[in-house]
Amino acid sequence: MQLSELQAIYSMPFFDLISRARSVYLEHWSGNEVQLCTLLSIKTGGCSEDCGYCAQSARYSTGVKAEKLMGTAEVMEVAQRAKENGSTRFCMGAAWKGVREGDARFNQVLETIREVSQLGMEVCVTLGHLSLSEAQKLKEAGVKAYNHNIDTSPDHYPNIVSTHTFEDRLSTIRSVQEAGMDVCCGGIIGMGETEEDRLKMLQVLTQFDPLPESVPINCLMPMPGTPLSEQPPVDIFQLVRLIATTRIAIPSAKVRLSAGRTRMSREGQALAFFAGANSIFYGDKLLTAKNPGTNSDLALFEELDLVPQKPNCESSACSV
Ligand code: SAM
Ligand code: DTB
Ligand code: SF4
Repeated sequence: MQLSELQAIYSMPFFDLISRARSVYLEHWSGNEVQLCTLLSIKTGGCSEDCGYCAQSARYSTGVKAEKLMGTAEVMEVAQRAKENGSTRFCMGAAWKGVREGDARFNQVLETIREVSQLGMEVCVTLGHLSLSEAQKLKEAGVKAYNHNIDTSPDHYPNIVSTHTFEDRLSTIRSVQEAGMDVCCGGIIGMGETEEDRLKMLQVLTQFDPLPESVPINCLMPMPGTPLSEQPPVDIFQLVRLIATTRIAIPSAKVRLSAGRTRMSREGQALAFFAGANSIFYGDKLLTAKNPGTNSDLALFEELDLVPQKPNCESSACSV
């Protein structure tokens, strides 16, 4: 889509915008289902990259300790619990620049994926940079979706990260697409960018072929010790406008109301769901940061008459 088209949608009168987003949502999705996705950091901290928002970068004193890669059995316990709690997607994240074929740790991750995919949840991983051969190995092991965010506009990206480029992110996304995995790609708002930068980020997503299967929209969680620790919170109406514009621009995507819900009111989240958000991270922890607990999310769902989305997987183990 053209930037001018996205700008025209984004700047519609607020109620017209969210009403239109709601109609688009109802044309493509059934009822009031919201997908529950559980996150697990399988390799925390000590990352070589300098992403200015991230508590896991080794370059900043954030208090996050570098840990070893979790073993398969340990991951399986968490995955089993996530399934019991009603999650239909399980996303494993690693604080790495990327993975290399043949590396013992990559082989261990493949083994973990093979086990977790037996549980019947959609398996997602976010492991940093990939080339085609690694992407193919992940797909073979059972990965449905690969999360790799472009995070912000191409113009603003160099203000946030210097150890890799926006083009590097796109190259990984191309490998994921070629290997036949779904692309989960979105970004973070609240990193000092303009509203136009946010739309430029969305414009890049609308040009993906195939389109992203899900679009996580994170609000920056300012991490002590990082260069972005003092950023002010995102305005809720700007967030809702961006969610609505994303829903209209990419109707087929799951739009995930991602990091930052701990600072959002119930009313703010309700507006975000009305505007087309239909997925959340579920469970009291994201990767290193806090997330609302399952009890408060279940209460919110009850009050808003939302229900967890049914799983969408081909596996015969898919029983949720
Ligand atoms: N290392 C891999 C990578 O960079 O793609 C995977 C893990 S990385 C932590 C995954 C995503 O989490 C980032 O791209 C970013 O969008 C999001 N994220 C990280 N820290 C965040 C923060 N403090 N606030 C909001 N989102 C954050
Ligand atoms: C995404 O877009 N958001 C998630 C997931 N993909 C991997 C991560 C949010 C991380 C929030 C900060 C933290 O927990 O350290
Ligand atoms: Fe490393 Fe990913 Fe954090 Fe960047 S976002 S520092 S690549 S873990």
